Amino acid sequence: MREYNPNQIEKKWQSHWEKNHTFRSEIDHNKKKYFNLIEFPYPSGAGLHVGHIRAYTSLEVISRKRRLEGYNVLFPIGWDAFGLPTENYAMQTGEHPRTVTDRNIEVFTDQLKSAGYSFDWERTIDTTDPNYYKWTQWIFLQMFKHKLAYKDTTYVNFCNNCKVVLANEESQNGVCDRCGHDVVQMEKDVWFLKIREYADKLLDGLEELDFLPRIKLEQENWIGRSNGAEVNFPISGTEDFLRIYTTRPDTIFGVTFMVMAPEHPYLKKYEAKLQNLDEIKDYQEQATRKTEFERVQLAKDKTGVEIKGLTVINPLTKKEIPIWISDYVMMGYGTGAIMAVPAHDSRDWEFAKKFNIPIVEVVKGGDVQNEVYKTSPQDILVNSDKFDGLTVEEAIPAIIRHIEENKLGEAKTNYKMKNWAFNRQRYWGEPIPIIHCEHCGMVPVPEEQLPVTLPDVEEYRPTNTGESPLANIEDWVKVTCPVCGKPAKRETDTMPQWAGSSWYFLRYMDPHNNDALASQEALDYWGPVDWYNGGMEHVSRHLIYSRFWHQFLHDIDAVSYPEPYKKRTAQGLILGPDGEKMSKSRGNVINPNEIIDNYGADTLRTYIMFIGDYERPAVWSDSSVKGCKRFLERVWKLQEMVTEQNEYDKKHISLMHKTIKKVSEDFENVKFNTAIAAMMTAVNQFYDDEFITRKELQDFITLLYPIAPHICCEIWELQQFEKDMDHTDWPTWDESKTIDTVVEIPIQINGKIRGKVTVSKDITQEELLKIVETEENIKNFIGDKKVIKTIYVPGKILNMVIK
Ligand code: ANZ
Ligand code: ZN
Ligand code: ZN
Repeated sequence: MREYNPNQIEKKWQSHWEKNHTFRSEIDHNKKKYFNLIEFPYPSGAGLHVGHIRAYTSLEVISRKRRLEGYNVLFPIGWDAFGLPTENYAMQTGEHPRTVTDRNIEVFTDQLKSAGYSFDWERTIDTTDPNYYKWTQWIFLQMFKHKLAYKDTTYVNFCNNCKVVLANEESQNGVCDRCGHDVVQMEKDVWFLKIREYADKLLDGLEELDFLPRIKLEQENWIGRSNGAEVNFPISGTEDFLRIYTTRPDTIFGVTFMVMAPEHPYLKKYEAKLQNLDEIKDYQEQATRKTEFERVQLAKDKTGVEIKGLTVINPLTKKEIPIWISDYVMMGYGTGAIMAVPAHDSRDWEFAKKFNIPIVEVVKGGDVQNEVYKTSPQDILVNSDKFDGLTVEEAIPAIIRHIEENKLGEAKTNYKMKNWAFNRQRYWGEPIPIIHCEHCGMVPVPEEQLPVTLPDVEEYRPTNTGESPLANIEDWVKVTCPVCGKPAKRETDTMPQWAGSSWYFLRYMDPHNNDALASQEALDYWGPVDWYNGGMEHVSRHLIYSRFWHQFLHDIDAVSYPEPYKKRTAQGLILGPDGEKMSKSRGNVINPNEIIDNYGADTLRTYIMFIGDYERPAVWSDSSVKGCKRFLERVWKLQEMVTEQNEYDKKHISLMHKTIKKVSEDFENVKFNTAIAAMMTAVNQFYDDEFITRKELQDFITLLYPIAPHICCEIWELQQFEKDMDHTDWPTWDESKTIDTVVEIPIQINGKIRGKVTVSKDITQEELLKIVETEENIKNFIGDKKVIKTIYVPGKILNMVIK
């Protein structure tokens, strides 16, 4: 029997799969489909990471299992290839991003193929391919036509030294990533997508989806829906109101001050009335220097200024109330002003304590002069006039009704999620297909002219004015207006990196279609995605953005189902051998190709799936890699002990049924580690018994095949099992046979084990004794001595005392 030689076996099967198009997927209406989606990689210069291997092997296992279960499986791969690192590399080297991208894609392709993944390589997509981004642009145009895309002014990060607009990740802590200079905020007109209009749909749609609870929670928090009311507080001596947003209208009798954001427009509007204008301007100045994070999360020490000369009237109590400005109130949320209830809100409480503002209890339960009292729904209202005695839960709708009936305000729902700033001043992105005409305004590029392709440029750096480098390509920018035929200009902003990944799963269904993003037939057959796996770092933005695009496409009847993904799971990180996050600078990065070269892809895949609970972080261990290699060597050598029996041996019936059940169920529950442990246990048993039957070996390698396909295909071929490994059937189990029916009972005589008998699990003591009496060595041992006591612990041990 020859040695297990992974390098030789793996290359052979990889080219076998490629030549035979084993994993090509075609529409077949006689078969049930199953669409497994993994997050397509960004083909960076660093190559494949072991994290990718963990992320992809889970659904690789499910894909191979599903095929054997008779499904028509779609398991595609592609490249999310627009983006900063490539663009930065191009800027440094002058090499065209296209060339860089193509080279990186080639490396990734080789690496993924050498891991033996069963992707359908004929469906590969690339977001930077004009045939792909034609449809990204098409979707943008539909959004524009449905008034979901608009231009508005906002601030972008700008480095005055490098003269470039920086992405948020390039300007952390307010300094430029490249030169270390301070980043300034530059006002600019940019594109937005109205994702907020989809906030309710995105939240409500979550309900029926099979997403991990922690993933749903991330989505809910990102959307951040809250229910409350907007209330008008009349400004003393004017006809005007200060409008506030509160989630707690039930506490309105406890308001002792108001707070406006430092940017609130009323400070300008009522400037003439303000007696301490200098002090206020100073404070406004200070506030501009803090980030939102510093203001909201870090503001332990409250700061603020009372506005002298302006007060409001509480519309319910009619009392006069002072107004303060403080940076803990944000202009971008609600109305930019709040009613402060220090008794029951901790930020307001800290503020009131610091500035000696009265604290009035309106919900019973605590000692509010000493500590804020956070209420619960069943607590009772006090000091609240006719609402006294109601519970918080009852008071909220009652006071909202009162407010609405008296025209003091309205119920209001708010969202934390902002509209999606959909722009970049960059070269390496999808051009936004809009033309600016002096006479007609913003005009969409006619659909038949799509794609608007990227022209070649010499300089990839954004311009000094913060425009993208496309703005310098005059003959590209200058066009005639498609409506009036007069000279006009192209939009020079490009789309953000999130664009191409917002609909890629649809393109996989029909990747070469030139007439539509995918045919109706393909969309209806393959969609929606049955199972999507990816990283936790993408469950807020990417997952929300792509659900938004999909829901929009559903609303315009481009797809027939509202949600793109039925199920979403997430893998944990793989940490370096030192327990730290892998990074180049720490030098703890494991290169998957080194593992493949030294041990084989099957060992890498087995190890990655064995490393620990799939959903939790796991620390890399070289010695466990070796352990997995040894396991596969032991599997290989099972061939030396295989018997001709083409059924399960009596001794292995429950072992086989138990193992099939365990592996089948654990794979579905992403418990790959315990599935592999069960297979290791089975192998140990075969070794202990020094045999495995033909049928047992065949079914055993079928279970192992999704994890380690190369070695299993090779064994299958060597053993000349029927059909072939890639097209066999997934083994089934019989529940009743998973229970052990025979047990081995040790016989203990006067405290020492003297023998063992194999008997039926539910044998009685009497029957057992009859068998024991016939056992040669026990008979000899007892001889003519007298048995004075026997105790049988059922299924465990037989104790005898002799004299
Ligand atoms: C009175 C009150 C009493 C409040 C109480 C809370 C507790 P969500 O929507 O859940 O985040 N608020 C409103 N607008 C704000 C802004 N622009 N910046 C900072 N804080 C703001 O919370 C809404 C609550 O946060 C509102 O309800 C308001 O304070 C505050 F016992 O009003 B509340
Ligand atoms: Zn700079
Ligand atoms: Zn025009």
